[in-house]
Amino acid sequence: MTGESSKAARIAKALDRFAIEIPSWGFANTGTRFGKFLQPAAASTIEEKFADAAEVHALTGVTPTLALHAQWDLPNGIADAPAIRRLEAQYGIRAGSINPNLFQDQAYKYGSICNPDPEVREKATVHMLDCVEIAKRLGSRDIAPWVSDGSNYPGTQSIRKRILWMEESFGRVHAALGPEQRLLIEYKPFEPAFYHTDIADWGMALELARSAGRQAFVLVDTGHHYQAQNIEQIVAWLLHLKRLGGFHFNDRKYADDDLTLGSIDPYQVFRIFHEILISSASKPLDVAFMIDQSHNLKGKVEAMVQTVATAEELFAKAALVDLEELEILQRQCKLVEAEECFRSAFWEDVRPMVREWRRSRGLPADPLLGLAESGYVEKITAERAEQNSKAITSYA
Ligand code: RM4
Ligand code: MN
Ligand code: MN
Repeated sequence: MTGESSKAARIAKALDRFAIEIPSWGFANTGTRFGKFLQPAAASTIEEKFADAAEVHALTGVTPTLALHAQWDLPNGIADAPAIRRLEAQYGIRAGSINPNLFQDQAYKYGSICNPDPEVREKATVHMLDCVEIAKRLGSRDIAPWVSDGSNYPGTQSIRKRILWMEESFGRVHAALGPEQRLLIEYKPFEPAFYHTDIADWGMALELARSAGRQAFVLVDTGHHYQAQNIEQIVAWLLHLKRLGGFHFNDRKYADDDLTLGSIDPYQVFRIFHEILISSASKPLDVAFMIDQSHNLKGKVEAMVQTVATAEELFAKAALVDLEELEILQRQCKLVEAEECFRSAFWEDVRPMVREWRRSRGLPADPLLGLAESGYVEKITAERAEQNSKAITSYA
């Protein structure tokens, strides 16, 4: 094989096992904490979210599952599971991770599973147990809570007691898991709490996962790190400890900005994919790749297609790293050569090869062009504009 055709073959092999989950909330009207700018094409029902997800999957071929947020997508809890099953069949999209909502209810003003009030802790735990049951009914593997708890002022809460309460709650949720299910614990350094956040970093999430049990793992949201943190090192550690559950991909300039994956720092995503690929060269990828983005300014379906296409391209680049060569250069401490070996894969313009892979799999070579040609956005704009114009946008 020539160099180019062996590269194309490596890319095809990598992309054939690539999948990324899209979030239902990525299609809905969202905003900043100062307000929402409504989009006429935004999805406001779970059916519209499924329809948008099906369109993204038809164009990209790698997004077979839709992450669901329990409170937004199943407002009646378990009772809504049959309706979701019908939408799965209708749109050819499976329910993905089930995300409990531990931050919106008025009861959670002073915390959910860390609330000093045992009744509130119970309510939050029962909600997560319901999510386990929802996931069982939908055949979903992952329950992915993000705990927004914390405090704003020193001395106002017992950090230690709150650790115990989390251990207790996650222990109960873990005990309810089916044999194939997983509990993914997400961390975030700040917001909405600003003095202390109960699960502020990967160490806290890891210890909580360990204490919950063998089916608990850490979820790495790329936007949930301080600027200087080395995310791929965290990934390497979690892989080493066999506690990496999955990712919420997005990009950020300052904090939890939820910008399009790779829009600010594509090299970061490449470096993460590289760590995954070294550890799973021949094994199936059991780490869940998920997107956690809110496109407040870009068109939602367009931004999701752009995100997925970018993820494919960065994964393809990471698959081009010559791992054997890199290993030799690392051992010899040939720093410049090792760095060039690594970076040359990143600099490679893989887009023609990714396009070829898409064509060979019966997909549009350029999914964004495919979307433009499909007329889908115009169609949903016409159908949804009136409903969207009635939504509430105010911050205060
Ligand atoms: C958080 C976190 C969670 C998401 C919420 C809405 O920052 O990323 O994954 O569910 O936002
Ligand atoms: Mn997240
Ligand atoms: Mn976030």
